[in-house]
This record gives sequence, C-alpha cells and structure tokens, in this order.
Amino acid sequence: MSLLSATLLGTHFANPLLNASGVHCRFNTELDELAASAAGSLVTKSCTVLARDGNPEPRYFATPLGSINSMGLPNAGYQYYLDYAKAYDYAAGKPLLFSVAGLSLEDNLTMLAAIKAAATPAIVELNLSCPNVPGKPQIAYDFAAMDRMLDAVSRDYALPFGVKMPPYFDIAHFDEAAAILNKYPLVAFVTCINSIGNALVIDTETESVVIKPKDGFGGIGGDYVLPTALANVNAFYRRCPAKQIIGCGGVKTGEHVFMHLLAGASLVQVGTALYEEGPGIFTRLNAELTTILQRKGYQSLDEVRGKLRTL
Ligand code: RRO
Repeated sequence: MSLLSATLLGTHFANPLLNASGVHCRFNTELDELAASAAGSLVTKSCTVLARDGNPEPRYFATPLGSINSMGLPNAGYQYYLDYAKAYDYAAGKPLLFSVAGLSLEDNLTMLAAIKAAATPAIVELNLSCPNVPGKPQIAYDFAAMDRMLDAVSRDYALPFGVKMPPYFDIAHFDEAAAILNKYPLVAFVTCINSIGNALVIDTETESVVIKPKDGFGGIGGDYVLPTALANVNAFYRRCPAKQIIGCGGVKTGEHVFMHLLAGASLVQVGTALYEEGPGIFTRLNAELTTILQRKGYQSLDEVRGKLRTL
C-alpha cells in the first residue's frame, strides 16, 4: 500500500485519478494513452447501442474559467468499448470503468446484458446525466424515471455498478436523489458531477455563442463548477454511507484533488483540465497531491476521505 493507493468495489487502484468520461476516451488510441499515463484507472466514453457522430461542430469551447460542450454523445457504439474491455490487460494493474448512456431504459438493459455476458472485470458507470442530446432530458432530473431505471438495472444486471449524477442545487433534491439511490444496494458508487447543463457562453467580440448545437447551450466544466462539484460529492457522501463517491468537477491541481477527497471522494476524475493539458496532467496531479499529503503528515487517503471539518 502506498500513499496514493485507493479502492473502489474492493478493487485496488495505484492512485485515485482517472479521466472524466467523455474526455480522451472515445477511441482505442486515446484509451491506450490513458492506460499508459500516470492515471490510476480510466473510463470509456459513454456509449449507446449504435455508434453516433454526435452534434455538429464546433461543440467544445474552452474559456479562461473552464469549458462548454454539447458533444451529443459521439461514440463508437457499445460493442467497440466491449471489445476494448475484453482485450484490456487488467493484470497491468489499472482498473477499467465502462460508461453506459443508453437513449432509453431498454437500450441500457440491452448493453448491460452484453457487458454482463462478457464477464470482464470492467466496472460499469451508468450515465444518468447527459445534458446534450436534443429532446432527451436528463434521467436524474426526473426522479420517477431514475427510480424505474435503477429498479430495472438492479434486477436485470444484478451486479454492483455506479451512477454518474448531474449536479443538484437544492437540499430537498439532494435528499430525494439520495433516498432513491439508497433503495438500490447494487448502486455501489455515485459519481458527482457531470457538467452543469445548459449554460451559455457568449463571445462579445463576435456577439455570438461559441458552440453550434442547441443555439449555443451546453454543459460547463472547469473552474466554473468546482464548488458545485464539492457540494454534491459531500452531500452524497453524507447521505449514502453504504456507497462510495467518485468526485468529478473542476480539478486542475493536486489541491483540487485533495478538496474532493476531503469532501468524501474515493476516486477523482479529471475532465476539462485533461482536455486542455493532455494525459501528462496525471503525473503533475499525483506529484502535487503527494506534496500536500506529505506536508500535512498523512500516510494514506483513508485518513483524508470525508474528513472535511465544519464550523
Ligand atoms: O456527449 C456529451 O455531449 C456529453 C455527455 Br454524454 C455527458 O454526459 N456530459 C457532457 O458534458 N457531455
């Protein structure tokens, strides 16, 4: 056991870092680069039954404070990622997460049945929070639909899995979402947060939106979202004691990773900053996190996780 080692679902991770699904993980070449990086694990692009080209470009735009995207679920189809998961070298010590984002409950059950039949060690992260498919509201903002989805997936898939959640902004919504998640013991981890959906970035020079889909509306990440992400990590950490939390949102330094750990995260994903800096970022984040932990005299992430103090 080293200073940075982590566990999720009883699986060992050399460090808590991985990509946020959607960033650097659509193609085998990108996934291989993550596998070769200093990340502790990696997650595939959210997939659908059939391959999708996604929304028209430009569909990602970075600003000094983060990013906006409306990719529209471009992916190679679940079979492509399942082939990757089957061929993946788990013995090399980097667990693989498999993100699933069907356009319907039936599509999710179809994909999960195939994933289960393949019996790889890949861990499923079910995306309940894609904000960018025109005409498809986010499942996790419709609590009845979320409940039906988790009920059906728990019965059919019947293996531990995780859920990728959107941000919530009201204590009543934290309470209601957590109560639904807690009905399903197979929901073993909760990833907070997906991008803050349907924001609008405006370029005053051109007096225009900066991405083409949905009249410029898209999900934001980066500095814009760090406090919202930390609140959601901590809210679900407090409310779901039998589950683990994966933190995602606004991470671009080791200090940001440390904040997510304090809030309750077991693993921490990197989205916008990975997009902007590339997979070399994981070496820097691990070094910065190590420096903070050593300066404070911590000997394991267990000593930090959820230890946020209140006043
Ligand atoms: O592909 C996307 O547009 C996308 C997805 Br599926 C998601 O879950 N979150 C996001 O910011 N973009």
